Amino acid sequence: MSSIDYEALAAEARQMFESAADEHELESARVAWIGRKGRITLLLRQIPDLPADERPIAGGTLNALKGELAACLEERLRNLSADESETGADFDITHPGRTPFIGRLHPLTTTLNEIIDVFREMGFDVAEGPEVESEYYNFEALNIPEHHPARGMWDTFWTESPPGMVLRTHTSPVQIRTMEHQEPPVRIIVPGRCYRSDTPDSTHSPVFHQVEGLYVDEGVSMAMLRGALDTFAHRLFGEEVPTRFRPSYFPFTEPSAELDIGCFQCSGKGCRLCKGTGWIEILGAGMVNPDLYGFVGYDPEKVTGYAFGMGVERIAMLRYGIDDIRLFYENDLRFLEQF
Ligand code: 2NM
Repeated sequence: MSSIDYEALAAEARQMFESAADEHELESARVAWIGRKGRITLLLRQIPDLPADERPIAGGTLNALKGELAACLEERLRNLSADESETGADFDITHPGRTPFIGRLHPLTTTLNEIIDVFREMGFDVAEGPEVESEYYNFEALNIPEHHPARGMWDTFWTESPPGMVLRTHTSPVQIRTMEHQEPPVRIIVPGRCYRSDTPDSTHSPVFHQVEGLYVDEGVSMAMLRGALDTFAHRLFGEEVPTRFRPSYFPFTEPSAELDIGCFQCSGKGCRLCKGTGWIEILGAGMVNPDLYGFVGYDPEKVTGYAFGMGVERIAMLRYGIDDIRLFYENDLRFLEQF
């Protein structure tokens, strides 16, 4: 027993663990060396038969070797399974993939796109402009001077620094800016975010979206306005829906009107949605007040124009039967996933 060459024994054992080509060979090495009847195990069991002075050396050496071989086994096992995933041996190409989460367009975006599509087909270009505006573009150039009672039509957010700017209450400033640098014919629609200092409720939001339109050229008439808006209403709410023009007031148009569609819920009989009138207001419009042409250098003797404006939220609510404007901004997937 004392003639055992521990170095040779260790080398032979290591060799067998390290060269194991797969998990089966590794398991055979484990059984052969450190299993219940393995060579190391048997040698350990014979230690009591050794002379007393040899026992500690034999025990220490054999136990150390056993520990080393166990660690060697673990490492080789890790290497073998890493090799396996590199070669794709554990990758099942027939396994169905995970369905990725795919988003969708917000109902306001869809509605806005549809509105823009209709007017683009009628020859309108899309124009955009700043959301923080001067008082001049938001009010004065639109024939709404300071102290004019019409200022009260918009609850306005004012800036503190620099003072005296406004968050635009409508997209009309963009129409003024466009006319300033472009001669007639001008035929644009202006989509964008607007701001009014309203307390939120089911029909009001301090941030909302508008689409306004402007067509200025020689010979543009109210009949052309009526026709364009009729086409729009039929495209969004169906070819069969009745429409009507009802007189109204805006400082920037004269005459002014509002466009109603027949109530699609009660077919005109009168219900809660149409407040018993049988009609639902969808937008405001009119012939551009000739006073505006003085601000942009157009000759009011030569050109006429029409303009209109609508709330995107209002159109979307009517199209989809949404009864609370706040749903658009809450990012609740239970709402958004319905569109
Ligand atoms: C509306 C109703 C009526 C309008 C007027 C103009 C401009 F700048 F050309 F004068 N832009 N939009 C207008 C006219 C807007 O919204 C209810």
